[in-house]
Amino acid sequence: MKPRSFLISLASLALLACTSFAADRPRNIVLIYGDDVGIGDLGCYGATRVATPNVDRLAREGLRFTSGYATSATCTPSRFALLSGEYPWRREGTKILPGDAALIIDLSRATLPSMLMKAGYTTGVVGKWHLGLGAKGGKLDWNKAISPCPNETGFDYSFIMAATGDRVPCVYVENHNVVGLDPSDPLRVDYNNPFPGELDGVKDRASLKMDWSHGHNMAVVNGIGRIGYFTGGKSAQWKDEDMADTFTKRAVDFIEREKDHPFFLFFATHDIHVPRVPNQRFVGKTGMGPRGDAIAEFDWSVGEVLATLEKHGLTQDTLIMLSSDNGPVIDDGYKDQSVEKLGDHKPGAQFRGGKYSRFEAGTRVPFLARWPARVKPGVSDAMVSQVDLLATFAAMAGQKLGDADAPDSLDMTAALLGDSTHGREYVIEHSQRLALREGNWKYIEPAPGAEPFKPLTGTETANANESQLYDLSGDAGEKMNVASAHADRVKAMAVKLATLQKSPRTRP
Ligand code: NG6
Ligand code: CA
Repeated sequence: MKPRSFLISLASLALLACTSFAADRPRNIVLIYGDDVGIGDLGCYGATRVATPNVDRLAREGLRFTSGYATSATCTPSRFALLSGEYPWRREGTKILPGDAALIIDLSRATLPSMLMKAGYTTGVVGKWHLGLGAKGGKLDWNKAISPCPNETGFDYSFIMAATGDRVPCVYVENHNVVGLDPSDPLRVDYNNPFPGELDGVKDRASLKMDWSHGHNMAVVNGIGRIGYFTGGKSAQWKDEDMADTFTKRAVDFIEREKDHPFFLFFATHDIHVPRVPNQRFVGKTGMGPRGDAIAEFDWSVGEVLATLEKHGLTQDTLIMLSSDNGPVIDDGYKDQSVEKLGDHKPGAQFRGGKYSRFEAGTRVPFLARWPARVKPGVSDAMVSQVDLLATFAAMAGQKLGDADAPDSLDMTAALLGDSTHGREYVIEHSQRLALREGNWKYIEPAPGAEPFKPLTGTETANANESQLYDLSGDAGEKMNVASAHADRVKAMAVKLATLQKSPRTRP
C-alpha cells in the first residue's frame, strides 16, 4: 500500500472510530429519580390501580429492566452511590441525614455531574438532595450563601430541598441561596431543641391537617408535623401542595434554557415520599388516598419532561432514565390512609420487603432507559445498579476516570443500550447489613440481634440471626430459606461478600 493511501485508510479508520464513539454518546441525558417509588407502583411493572401512562410510555419506547437496583434501601446512601460511584457502606456518615447535615460528597473525586460537565454537558439538579450542605464541622447559616452546595459537586444549576419533605428546613435552595428569604426574618434550624413560640407537633397536635403516626412531631409547617425544629424564614416556606409543580417547572425551565447544547438533568422528585400531599388536581385520582395520588402526580411530572423534550425536538437524541432511590413503604410516619386504602395494590410487586429491607423490594427498583436513536425498545433481565451510572455515562461520553474515582462503578454500557443481555455478575444489597445476589442466588448475611420486623412501618427487614439463602429463579418472593440444604454455597457467597467488602474497590 502506498504511504498516501495508507494515511487515507488511517484517517478513515479514525473517522469510523469517532462516528461509533459519537453514536454511543447521547446528546442529552435526563435522569428522573423518584423517592420511595416501588417497583410495583408503576403500570409498566404491573400496577393496575393507579394509571401511569407517561412512565409506561417511557417503558414502551425504551428498555425496561427487571433487575435494576439502588445500592441501598434508603435515600441518602443510594444517592451517595449514584453520584459518587462508591458503595455508601464504605464510608461513615452516609446514613439518612438530618436537614442540617454537612455535605458528604468527596469533592476531590469525580462525581456523576462533574464528569459530565467535563465532557461538555451543562448540568443541573432539581428536587430532593439529601446529601448535606455546607462544610463539615461548621454550623450552616441558612441566611448567607450556602457552600459547598450541589454546585460545588459539579452542577451548573441547582434547585433543591435540602433533605426530605418531612425534615426541616421547609424551604427551597436555588444555587447557593434559600429562595424567597426575607433578611429581616432570619431562618434558624435545630434538630434537638424547639424554638419558643413556634407550633409543636405534640402540643399543637389538634391543629394538624395531616396527623403523624410515628415521629414527625417536632416543627409544624403548613399544618404538617416535621422532623427537626425551625423558626423564621416565613416568606420562604414551601407549600407541600405546590411542590411537584415547583420542581417540575424548574426541570422544564432548565431543559428550555439549555436546549441548544448538550445537557444533563438530574430530576429528583419529592413524590412519593411522606408527607404525601399531592396537588388538588390529583386528589382522589386513584382511590388509594394520598400515596396513590402522589404516584399519579409523579407520572404527571414525568409527562411534563417528556412533552418538553418532544416540543423542542430532543426526544430522539436524549437518553432518559427513570429509577427510584429505594423500595416502597406504606406507613412511613403519617396517618395518610395509605394502609387502609392499599387494597390489593402491591407496591413491591412479587418481591418481599420494601424500604429499610434487604429483601428484594428494598433495592430492586423501577429502572428504565429510553433513547430512541440508539436503544431498541424491550425488556432486559440484565442486572444493573445505580452505582454503575457514573462509569457507564463516562464510557458513553468518552471520559477517562481517575484511579481514585468511582471505585465501585462498572461500565454497563452494553446492557444499558440493550446490546447485551449480560449485566453485572453480582449485586450487593444494603440496609444496615449487606446481602449478595449472584445470578439467581440471594445470600443475606446474618444480623444477630437486629430487628427482623419494623412494627411502625410494617417492614420485614430481612434481619435474622442465621444466614439466609434464596433461589430467586423459583422463589422471587424469598419465602423458602434453603441455606441449610446448600451450606457450601452459603459459605462461598459469604466469603465472596466479605472479600468484596474488604477490597477498597470493585471497579477493575
Ligand atoms: C425516617 C423517617 C421516615 C423517612 C426516612 C427517610 C421517622 C419516624 N421516619 O427516619 O419518615 O423520612 O427517615 O426516608 O422519622 S428516605 O427516603 O429519605 O431515606
Ligand atoms: Ca427514599
